[in-house]
Amino acid sequence: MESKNYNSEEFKLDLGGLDIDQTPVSESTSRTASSQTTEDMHYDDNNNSANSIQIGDKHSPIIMLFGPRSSGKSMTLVRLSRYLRDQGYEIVPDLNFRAGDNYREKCRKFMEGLDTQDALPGTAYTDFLLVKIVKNGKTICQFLEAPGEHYFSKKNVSAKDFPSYMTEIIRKLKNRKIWVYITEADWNVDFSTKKAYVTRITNCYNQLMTSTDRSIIMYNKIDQKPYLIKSRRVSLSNANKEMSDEYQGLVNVFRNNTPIVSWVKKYKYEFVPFCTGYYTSENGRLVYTESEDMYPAYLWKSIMKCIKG
Ligand SMILES: Nc1nc2c(ncn2[C@@H]2O[C@H](COP(=O)(O)OP(=O)(O)O)[C@@H](O)[C@H]2O)c(=O)[nH]1
Ligand SMILES: [Mg+2]
Repeated sequence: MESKNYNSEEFKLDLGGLDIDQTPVSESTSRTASSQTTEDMHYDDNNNSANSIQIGDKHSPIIMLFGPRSSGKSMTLVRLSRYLRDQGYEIVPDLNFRAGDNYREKCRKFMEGLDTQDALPGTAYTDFLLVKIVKNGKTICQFLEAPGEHYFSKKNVSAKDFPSYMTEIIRKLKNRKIWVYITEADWNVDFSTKKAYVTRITNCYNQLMTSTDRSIIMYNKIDQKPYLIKSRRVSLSNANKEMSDEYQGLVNVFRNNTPIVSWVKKYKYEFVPFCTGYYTSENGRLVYTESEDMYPAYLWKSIMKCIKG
């Protein structure tokens, strides 16, 4: 969905403030760099056999927040969960997804975290869990929360390189998958790492996605590009362009090759600019301020579009 290909309807989405502003892109005023790289990833693989997962719900879509380490996957789920709870949804970690007390403790911690106003501690999750979004007793979808190294390691970008539990989810389960590919505004890594990430997404898209699966490209940490935000509104078209410039070759992966349809919708992804919150340091302490509701509102709207479409 290139900027110029948005049709007027897409422009008129009720974004609660996140709407289109056609102001041209100007110079960046502030660029905060994230200090973590994807090179230093370690994950304890002990507890990670395919046999150890169990997905009871074989119907509701599984949302995969697909992104490198520290791209904001966990905080996206936290921010969205807090928002959805306010909207009357229930957030329910699936206690049967994995066996063992460790897992139950993780689920408990996840829920405990939702009750605070804080960001997660840096080391919050080095493990994976499944979280259901429930409304009126019905599961709308299930979020897979997993560490970045399970999604991306520069060393192996083939579509085969997933831990076994993910391979099972991706290849065996019939549930629709919604792949939320996370990109970062100003991802502070070298060109080759970014290129490797694009290759990884390309391989996954081409080899693993089925015709019922859907894609979202989320552009997180948009607060790091303040020029994309004006009067507290995000320019979707400018942000989309900015993302495609930063992640060279990425949008072409999603090019719609179906004749006629490609006329209307040139690319097969929903684009979602996002911000989980504002992270400032005060007296050596990290202070987190939750992002505006327009961000989780628009993410949820896009997810629902993928679920229904
Ligand atoms: N500026 C900014 N930083 C963010 C945002 N979301 C996450 N971060 C930073 O990225 C770190 C990692 O986030 P986390 O959700 O744990 O990433 P994960 O490893 O992908 O699960 C956070 O501790 C924040 O410092 C955002 O929207 N804006
Ligand atoms: Mg995480």
